[in-house]
Amino acid sequence: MKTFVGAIGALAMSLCWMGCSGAECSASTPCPEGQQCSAEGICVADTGPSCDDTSRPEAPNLISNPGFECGVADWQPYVGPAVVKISEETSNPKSGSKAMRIQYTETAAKQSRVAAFGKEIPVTGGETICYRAFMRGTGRNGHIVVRESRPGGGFDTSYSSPITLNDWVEVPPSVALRKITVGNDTTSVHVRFELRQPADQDTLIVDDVALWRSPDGSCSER
Ligand SMILES: [Ca+2]
Repeated sequence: MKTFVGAIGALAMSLCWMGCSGAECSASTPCPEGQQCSAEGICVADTGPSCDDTSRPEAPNLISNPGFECGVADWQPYVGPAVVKISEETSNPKSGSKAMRIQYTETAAKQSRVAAFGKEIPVTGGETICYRAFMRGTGRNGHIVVRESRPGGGFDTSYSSPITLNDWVEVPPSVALRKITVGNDTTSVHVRFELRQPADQDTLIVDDVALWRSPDGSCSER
């Protein structure tokens, strides 16, 4: 019997050596490949960089995958993928290791605008929200748009800025311009990034998107 228990123990140890999560770890005792050492000193699954922006817990960012560290998950092209392609951009991100690239390919039917948009975010009618992002790219201007969904249709608040390919520009450029008080009948919003009257292969690159509720109404948290 004693031999049998010993064999079970040895088997469990060898399995954990191969990668049981929950094992204790430290700087000198790292976790197996595919796991990372948690703040509590326990091996947990390594899920890669966080998709979420947790930098301001007092004013949580409501955008999913706001820094594109999970590629373009939760973002969609506006107009078909043959015309506008969205993809992850790994060259010169604003932060982390990735940004989002929106690229227009001109077809026989020239488009007056192409865009990418994020997930729908529920809001309360009449509330004030804040928004901000960084853009670079080609073409005349990049546009950030907050689209309100209302029973009678949509309502856009837009801010545009000249862009260049290599330098990030913050939009809107000041705290005072980040505020939107949504309509009394607005039920949700989403954020959209847009090129208007694009030329073939014009590109808009976006990173660090934020939309949040300001605890003191100032929109100065981010
Ligand atoms: Ca990023």
